[in-house]
Amino acid sequence: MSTQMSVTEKLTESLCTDRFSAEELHQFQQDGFVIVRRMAEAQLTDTMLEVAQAQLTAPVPPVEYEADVHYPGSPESRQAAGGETVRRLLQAHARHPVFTQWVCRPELVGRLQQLLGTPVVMPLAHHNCIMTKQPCYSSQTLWHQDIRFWSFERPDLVSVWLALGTESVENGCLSVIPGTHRLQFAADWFDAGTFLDPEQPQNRELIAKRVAVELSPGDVLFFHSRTFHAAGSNQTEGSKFSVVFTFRSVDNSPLPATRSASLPEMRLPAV
Ligand SMILES: O=C(O)CCC(=O)C(=O)O
Repeated sequence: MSTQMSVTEKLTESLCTDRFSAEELHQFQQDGFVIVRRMAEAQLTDTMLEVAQAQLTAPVPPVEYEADVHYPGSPESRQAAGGETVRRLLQAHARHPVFTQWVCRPELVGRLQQLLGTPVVMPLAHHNCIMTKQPCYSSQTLWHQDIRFWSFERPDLVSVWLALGTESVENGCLSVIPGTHRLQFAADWFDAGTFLDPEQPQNRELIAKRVAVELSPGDVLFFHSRTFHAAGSNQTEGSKFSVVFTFRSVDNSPLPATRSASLPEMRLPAV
């Protein structure tokens, strides 16, 4: 009896580490984000880093260059100095089996099922990239909600940001504004590029509540597609790499004939 109980206890403990705790779930609901530290081991992040570095050097298409994003600090054009600095290695999922292994991990799928229900679906049209920030040329990303250019039945998707190296304020880590996934915003709070206009007093108040998401290799940020986030440029001498995928509930389909419906999706095996 006592041996059986200890086996059950061990099983329960291991299942719990594969799932969000009640506190973490509450934090996600309240704040629109939650961080799980050391969720991916070095072997996985190192393999991803090797793939990223090799494909960045080539570079292996499809890629997005700094000049393409037109953010503050971006080179004017691809022909300008630094214009062909890669910002995103797109379609990460198709680049190496390690990315499929990552998104099928029980500890990732289990947590997504807690947030989105079962089964979880991964649209390939959004994020699905290796984000890089290079030391010489990198731009800032202003305050935005990812959902602004996405088209689904409901604006409730979850993105998963895996740090492959250290992410700090100095090398341009993300910052988030807690609770913004629950707020409604008037159209005139935004600039023409649908970023929050930082000059407006109510936006200044919101932005003052920002939290920097500093990460170590293997740490994972889960964030809601309505959570406002921004990021600085890379002020260090090293490159920054992160892997980002987005997930939806099976009953939250992309709207027909939109960019969100333009690529196939992957249904994650349930755990
Ligand atoms: O690392 C960054 O600059 C942030 C990127 C971002 O916020 C996004 O792609 O939605």
